[in-house]
Amino acid sequence: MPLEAPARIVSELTSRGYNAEREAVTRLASANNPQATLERVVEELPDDALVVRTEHVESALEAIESGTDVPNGSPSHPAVDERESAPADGSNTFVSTGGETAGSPAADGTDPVETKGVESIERSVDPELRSLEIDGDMTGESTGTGEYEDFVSVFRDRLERLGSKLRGRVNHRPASAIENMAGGSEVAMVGLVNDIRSTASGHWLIELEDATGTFPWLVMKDREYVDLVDQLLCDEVLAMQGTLADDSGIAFVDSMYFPDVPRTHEPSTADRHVQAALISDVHVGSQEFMAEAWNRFTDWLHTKQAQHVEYLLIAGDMVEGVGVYPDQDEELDIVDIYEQYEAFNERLKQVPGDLEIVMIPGNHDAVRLAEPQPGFDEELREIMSAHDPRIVSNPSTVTIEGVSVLMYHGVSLDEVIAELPEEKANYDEPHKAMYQLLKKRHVAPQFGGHTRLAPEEQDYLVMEDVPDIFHTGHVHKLGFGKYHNVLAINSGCWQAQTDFQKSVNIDPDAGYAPIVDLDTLDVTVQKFS
Ligand code: D5M
Ligand code: FE
Ligand code: ZN
Repeated sequence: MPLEAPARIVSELTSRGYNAEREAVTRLASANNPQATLERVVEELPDDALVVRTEHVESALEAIESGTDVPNGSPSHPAVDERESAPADGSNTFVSTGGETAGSPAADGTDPVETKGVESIERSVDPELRSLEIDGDMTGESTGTGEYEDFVSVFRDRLERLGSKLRGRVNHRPASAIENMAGGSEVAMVGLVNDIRSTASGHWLIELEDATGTFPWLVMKDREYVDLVDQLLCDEVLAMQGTLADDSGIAFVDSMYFPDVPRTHEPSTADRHVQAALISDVHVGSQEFMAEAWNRFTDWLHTKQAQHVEYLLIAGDMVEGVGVYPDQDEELDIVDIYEQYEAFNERLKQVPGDLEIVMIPGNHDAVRLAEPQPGFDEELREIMSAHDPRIVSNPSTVTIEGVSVLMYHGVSLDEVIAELPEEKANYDEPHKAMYQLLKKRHVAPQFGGHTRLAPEEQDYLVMEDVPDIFHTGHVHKLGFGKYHNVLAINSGCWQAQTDFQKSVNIDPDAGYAPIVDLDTLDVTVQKFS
């Protein structure tokens, strides 16, 4: 796995269950071979260590330098954001609402139009025309107790529902039946990826699990599917088809099928010209919260230019929270979590009262960290009630005027970006990581790393229906594009670069508001920073 960017180091460590001191990450990133050094650090960590500290890295570096096992490999590059290519896959354009050429940091390197104050207008809204429905909100529906049985049922539900999207496509057999079939037979199986290993001879062994047991599938290193193996995540559901070995103990993969979004998917659109602003990661309470950009944004919402913006969707991290990351308190502007939500409520009051607001929590918010995350509790709803927002779980699907928007905060994106090859998923093109989730039809396939899973009777993280728009945040990067006609948008943030982000060279896209035309699914990026 490429490990140039410090952010990847953090992701890699987190996926192995460790937090890291900033300095430790910086040292790792500047090592001659960050990957090998990281492996060494992890190897030498005391069993009970939860945090990778600078001294751990130093001692690993010393051991490497003095030892015989100097890691080979090329020196690391400084992690610099390179934003050269348009993310939009040709299907979306960055359009200026200001009449000048606009772009986004992700589009062509030119800055979008700076929005100037324009006189305030009343939005001519006919409430009759509006429609807003919520699906998949699990607030108040949580049944999980965290017991082993709940994990069994959530994975059973995942396999059942995603498997049903695959069973019509292959002549599948249960794992337990396959081992009794004659060697050389054609076989297929629908299962959850239980394990992915490379063999000594460079082939790949993938263990699939279904309700009856597990069966090993071998992808030969010279097959075109090797490329797909790089994109697999543990616990995702797929189908494999192939030929049984002579002793029926293993099958050789001929083809793989993903639940995926059908290529022919045709998104629904609104019947009139109406727009939605898709934002996330406001981080009120952080010293880096960009109050001025937010003021410009909310002022703009009052102008004629924004008269068609009737919906505001916020995909999590309303506030900075308390104790989310090590040393976070050094950068807090408001240290009390309730006061942070009160301040956020004041920020919502700046939004014109005739906009509909829908919001889900993120990992900085005061709800459980494990996903699905229920919507805020009564006390917090009360605090945030000034604008009467619709508060739902992470994830949830909101259908506005016929257009379904799957809102998910995006913690799993760190995982997808850490695990998959650079060209398939990276921080500069967050929408590409979103494509992977769409292909797997699950917002957080891999369990046990970054993404904490709260086991429930049903898997709320499955994408049962294909959304028209998939909206995430969390990685603080703006990017969008279409995957099989589904518009994927990661919406940037309202928090300037934090010390931690600086130390790991995360350059956030802060102070942008992507605006979606619900009648065409075109995107316009407004810049307020
Ligand atoms: O995280 C914003 C992005 O930055 C997301 O990709 C995780 C990463 N991040 C930020 N701070 C940390 C620390 N301290 N450790 C690991 N990863 C981090 P957000 O959670 O939305 O602030
Ligand atoms: Fe955030
Ligand atoms: Zn987040």
